Amino acid sequence: MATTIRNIVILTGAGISAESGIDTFRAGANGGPSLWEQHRVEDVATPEAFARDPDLVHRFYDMRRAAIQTKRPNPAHVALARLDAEWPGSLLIVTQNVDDLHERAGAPLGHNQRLLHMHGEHLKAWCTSCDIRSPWRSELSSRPPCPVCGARGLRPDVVWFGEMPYRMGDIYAALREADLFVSIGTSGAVYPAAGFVQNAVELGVHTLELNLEESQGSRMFHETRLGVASEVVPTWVDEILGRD
Ligand code: BJW
Repeated sequence: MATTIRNIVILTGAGISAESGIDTFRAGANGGPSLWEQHRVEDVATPEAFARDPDLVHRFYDMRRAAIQTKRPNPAHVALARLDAEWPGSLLIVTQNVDDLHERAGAPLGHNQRLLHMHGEHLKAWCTSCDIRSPWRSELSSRPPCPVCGARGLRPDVVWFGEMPYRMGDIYAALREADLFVSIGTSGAVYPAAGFVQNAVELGVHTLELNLEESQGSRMFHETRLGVASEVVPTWVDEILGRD
């Protein structure tokens, strides 16, 4: 890499949480577990599916909301939290994940994280009546009232297919300023996140992929390092912080 790195954008996907025991969405080439083996994506992750069968969709998200609260961050989340605490330049961690493992890895360091959830968060509920998002840890299947307006219009605060991901303007602004784009544990199957590498390349940003296996976008990256996130991410963080 020829240029000095100051501004970094990191995209994380389900692969970074796999070793914490959270299933990824798509079975990989090695035939690993996939969250949607039990549920067809179109049955649970579209607004149409929610309108058609809200009970099924609520049960699916209730189960996952409960499960993530039993999981712990792994060394990859911890390494990124350390990078966030120590990196002197600008940094934005864009996660597609709806779990809170990045936050929990950073909590002991006690700083404001430079983190953005582009596909929403399991631990928030969005009221379709008053449009307010509230912290949420329990179930939604029984249609509890919105804590703000009392309406029974709560839905999971996640981004389904056909909906606009969150904070796209902030993400593209950070990409425009970036010197380095790093993609960690994502299959490159879902847009617009899958297109960030192309956006970065076109902007002249150096691109690095850290993943278990080659992804759909691998050929776009300047560099790809294969391995489990709990190993390749801490190694890369040590390297960029000058500790290798
Ligand atoms: C490891 C590992 C280990 C395993 N260590 N690595 C046709 C063409 C192009 C686009 C479209 C199209 N038709 C429709 C679209 C758009 C659509 C889309 O992309 N569809 C595709 C199916 C083609 N996208 C949308 O609708 C999005 N909205 C949109 O486009 O709005 C318009 C717009 C236009 C322009 C600008 C902006 C917006 C919305 C997408 C919403 C995605 N939502 C979900 C569900 C969230 C809620 C929930 O959790 O239930 O988000 S889908 C699901 O996929 C989830 C994930 O965030 C997302 C990505 O998955 P991810 O993270 O990559 O996981 P996997 O499982 O796919 O991959 C895991 C990877 O980890 C693998 O590579 C493994 O090898 C690796 N791994 N173990 C390291 N230990």
